[in-house]
Amino acid sequence: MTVTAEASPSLALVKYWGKTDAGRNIPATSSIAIGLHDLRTTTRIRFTNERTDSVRIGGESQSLDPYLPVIEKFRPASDSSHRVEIDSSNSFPTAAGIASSSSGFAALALGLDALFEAGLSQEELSAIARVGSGSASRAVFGGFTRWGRGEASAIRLHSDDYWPELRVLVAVVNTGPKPIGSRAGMNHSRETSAIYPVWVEQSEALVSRAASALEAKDLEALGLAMRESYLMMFSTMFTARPPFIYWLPESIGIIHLAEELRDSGLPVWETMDAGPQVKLVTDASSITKVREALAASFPEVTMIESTIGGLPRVTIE
Ligand code: 2P0
Repeated sequence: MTVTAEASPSLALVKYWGKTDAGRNIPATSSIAIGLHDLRTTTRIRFTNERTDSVRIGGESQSLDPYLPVIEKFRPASDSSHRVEIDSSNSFPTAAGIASSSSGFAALALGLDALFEAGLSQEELSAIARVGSGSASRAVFGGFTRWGRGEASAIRLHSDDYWPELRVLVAVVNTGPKPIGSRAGMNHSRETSAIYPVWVEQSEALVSRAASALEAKDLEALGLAMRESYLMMFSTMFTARPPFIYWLPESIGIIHLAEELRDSGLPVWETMDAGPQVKLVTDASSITKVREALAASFPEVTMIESTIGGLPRVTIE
């Protein structure tokens, strides 16, 4: 039997950055996110007679360490003979701040659930995926999700087709290695940034504002909350000791471009994650103009366009 599980990355509009319990991967800030429908992780899993599990991403062998805590949730403790072979690929750049770990661990949890015939609920799968990557707790649902401060699993806020006019344009600035991974980065912010407590405190209000904006499908209100969230999250990195900076010159150029486009009347709001890429959130009637403006100012930047959705899918052969 081979199980194929697909999931889409979870893009946070209001960010998770920091943990109350690093061991269990419990978030210190609530987050709200959307599934990037047109970006996919596809993970094939089957049992193997080899003596160890194996994980490949894009054909390259990976260290098992990050994956074992998730695999062990499914493998019966009494029967260590069930080794699994995991072969995953992404339709977009891996480990470049496009949340490949969210779709990767979501697909892994969903696929293992099918392979081991565990029959777990989405809530349970969200909690297991969380152990691999916090943002994966959201990606198991697709659509519009919320992961609350202190919560073991995420919840669905709205269905995947709730706001069909919404679009995301990922501006891929650079896919090279990051200065620091997000897990280490958020721990460093928590341990050393003087403004980290302010970030944690204020992010709850940002989640409320973003949830209300989603309810009203008010892109401007959503955009304003998004901007405050990512800029405050990055402020905890800039004020860490030592500071760390994911942004590149093009990232800042695109932030300014979004501002100019808004001044000219286009509804386009940017956000960024643990990398230099800029994600532009806009609507169907503006996306072509946003693409054209980006291509004119930054011809070397690759664009990935997506609608919102990204429900996971599992097939068994
Ligand atoms: C998010 N990010 O809310 C935030 C915003 C990046 C910036 O979740 O430590 O792989 O494995 O839970 O989920 C990326 O970090 O971190 C992330 P861990 P994760 O999407």
